[in-house]
Amino acid sequence: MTNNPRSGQVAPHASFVVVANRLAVERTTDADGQPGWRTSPGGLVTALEPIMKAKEGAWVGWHGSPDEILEPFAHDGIEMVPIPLAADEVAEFYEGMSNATLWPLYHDSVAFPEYHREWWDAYVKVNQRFAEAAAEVAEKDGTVWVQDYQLQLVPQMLRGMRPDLKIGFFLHIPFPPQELFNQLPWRKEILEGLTGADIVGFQVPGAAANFLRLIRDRLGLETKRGEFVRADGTRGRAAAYPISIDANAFQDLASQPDTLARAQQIRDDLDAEIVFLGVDRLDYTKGLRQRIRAFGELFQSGQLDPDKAVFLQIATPSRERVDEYRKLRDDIELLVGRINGDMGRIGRSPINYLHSGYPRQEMAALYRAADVMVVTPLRDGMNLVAKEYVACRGTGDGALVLSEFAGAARELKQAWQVNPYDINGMKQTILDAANASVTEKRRRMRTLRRQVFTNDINHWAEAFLSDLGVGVADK
Ligand code: GDG
Repeated sequence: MTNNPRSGQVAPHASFVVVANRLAVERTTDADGQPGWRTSPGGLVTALEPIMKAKEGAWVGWHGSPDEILEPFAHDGIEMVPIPLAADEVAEFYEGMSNATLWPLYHDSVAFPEYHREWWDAYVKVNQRFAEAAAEVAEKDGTVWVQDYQLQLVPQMLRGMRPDLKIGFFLHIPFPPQELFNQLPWRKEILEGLTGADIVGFQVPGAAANFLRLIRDRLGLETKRGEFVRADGTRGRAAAYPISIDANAFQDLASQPDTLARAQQIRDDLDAEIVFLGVDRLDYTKGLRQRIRAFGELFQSGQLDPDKAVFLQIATPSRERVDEYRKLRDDIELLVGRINGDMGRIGRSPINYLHSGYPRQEMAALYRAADVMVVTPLRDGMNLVAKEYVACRGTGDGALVLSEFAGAARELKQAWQVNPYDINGMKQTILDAANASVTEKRRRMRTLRRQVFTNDINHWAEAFLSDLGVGVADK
């Protein structure tokens, strides 16, 4: 595959360009079997939609099928620029370097990161392709906002080709301390790649501090109060911009009559006095093993009564072609099967485990149906599920159990916080949250809701873009 099959076909025209691993649309087939596209559900697209439409925006990303070259197309007022990936690039750049090297390394090495030189070569090549496509569509002095760990080389590549552009980068996952990051054979290249951005954004201040320390120690760059000076004397900034959700949209969805009816139906089907809920992509960073073990022990010891309590775990299928994820699925299903086998009875399983994805409205109904939401990742950049639960609790009750290792823990201080590695501590806190008085639950939820509704996804996008010099007023 050539590096840029569309080279020369697109005139630079977009004043605001988002570059992300995936396009903001997914494929659909209508009733007559006609293929089409629909906007992907998700906060990033929602937050950026108004500015994309107002500013002749373009979205550069992979469309999801290997070995397919597509021309740019307009969707709902936004230009989509599909980047082709060959099947071996999907294996090496995406499943390999992105999801079996960088993902585990950046999440505290909770799974062992693999280092393969051919994965790295694919990563460089694909990053170059994304950078070239962005350089082609962005108009003079335009803005390009690059997203996430798959594209860390794009800022510098783009700056090399188009020094006129304003370049932002946002990392959705944690950025590790140097003790871990230094393992990476290509640590210097990644750091250089990121310093190409004018603003390098992270979820939490600690991640920005890790980055600044690394570029000082490894690249010898001068840094001061969040600013860094590149070798050519130009400056950039690293700072925290905690991402959030469209809180009002979740609240509205959760309070629609059909969502409420569905929530009631879920309660009726579960037939329990108390419902605990977990919702995660099936990922080893999410702490599912520890969480399920904690519930197993709570049921076994009788501290939770299987006749009165149920733990509903939604595990959304994820990265099923990566070995570590297949192994995780087997482990979880063995664990759940054992617990239910030991402690269930006919017609009743203490753990209700579903390996499936659901429409957004079903998610809102689930949040509405749950008395206690249990979010216990071993490490998480932010964790939007925790914020979605809070936004859906329009009744002001419910309890959130939250890992201190999720970025969200910095903001959601009124959650019942846990160390997910401490199973006894986690068991106690789950019980404390479940048994807290209604007054206590309401008091905590009130503060949580204020936090989530004040710092929503628009707040996030506006904070980042105004620091990048893209005024909210000129949207
Ligand atoms: C990365 C970072 C950071 C899940 N299952 C279904 C479904 N979801 C939605 C949730 C939520 C999103 O997916 C998951 O977001 P998280 O933040 O919880 O986690 P990651 O996927 O790991 O996201 C994370 C995030 O990026 C944003 O920066 O917070 O730390 O790891 O919105 O609701 N949505 C639907 N059906 C499902 O079955 N519709």
